[in-house]
Amino acid sequence: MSEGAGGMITTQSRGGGAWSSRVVWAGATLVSLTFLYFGLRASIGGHESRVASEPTYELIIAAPTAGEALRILPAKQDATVTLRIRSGRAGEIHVHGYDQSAILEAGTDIVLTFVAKASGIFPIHLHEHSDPADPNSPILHRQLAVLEVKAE
Ligand SMILES: [Cu+2]
Repeated sequence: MSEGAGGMITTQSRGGGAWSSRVVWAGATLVSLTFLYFGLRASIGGHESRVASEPTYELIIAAPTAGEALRILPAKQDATVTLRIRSGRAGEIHVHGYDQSAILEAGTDIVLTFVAKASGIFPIHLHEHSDPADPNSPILHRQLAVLEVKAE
């Protein structure tokens, strides 16, 4: 047993790096994930390995949960998708690409149902003011989950 056995010490330099516009979106997503001081939790009802023909998913906007992975909600094209949203926060839920949205009031449950006509990957966001007390504050897009619609 000796100190420094192996001699495999490497030095990694992380000097800022070049931020191109290509990574801005990824960066913004990371920032919004990092800002999960409030926590977002999406739980999936049923089995993830099999996609129900008419899937229903439950999204819970809940207490802080650090480092939780983004959920992918699978669906088959032309299926009727139901999202049951339980929110402790006010805002608007928005399924981008499908332009499905609903106003959320704190402490209420809502159900959003739509036909997944287009295939692709669609972000599901909570839109809320950066300062809930200031209606003129910027609207933030908090990533809740991703709807993945596949053609059969
Ligand atoms: Cu959004």
